[in-house]
Amino acid sequence: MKTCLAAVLLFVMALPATAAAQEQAPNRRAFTIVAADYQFTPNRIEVSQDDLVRITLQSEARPHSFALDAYRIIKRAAGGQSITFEFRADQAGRFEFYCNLTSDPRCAEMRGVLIVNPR
Ligand SMILES: [Cu+2]
Repeated sequence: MKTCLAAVLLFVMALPATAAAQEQAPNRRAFTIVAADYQFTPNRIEVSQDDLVRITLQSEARPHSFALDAYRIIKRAAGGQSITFEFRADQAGRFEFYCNLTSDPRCAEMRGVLIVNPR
């Protein structure tokens, strides 16, 4: 009986530590964004603040890029290629991403939004 009580106490005492450890572990989120016909699909991605975000940009026939000024990210994928990169979404808010290539004027139409919900 005494052993049993000790075990229960140990369990109860261990609970808060476990919860804290889970809050600190980064959430990993992965998205594949297809850049085709001068559009990003999906063109809206939503994460929580401090998530570790992995994006694979997949360009179809032509080269495109993923530019996200607030996070100082510019990644380019050649036509028919993909590129994968990661960042921590440490700033909450609504941020526009776009294709910054100027060789093709229609790239200026390519827009999307990253929503980072505050913790
Ligand atoms: Cu483009």
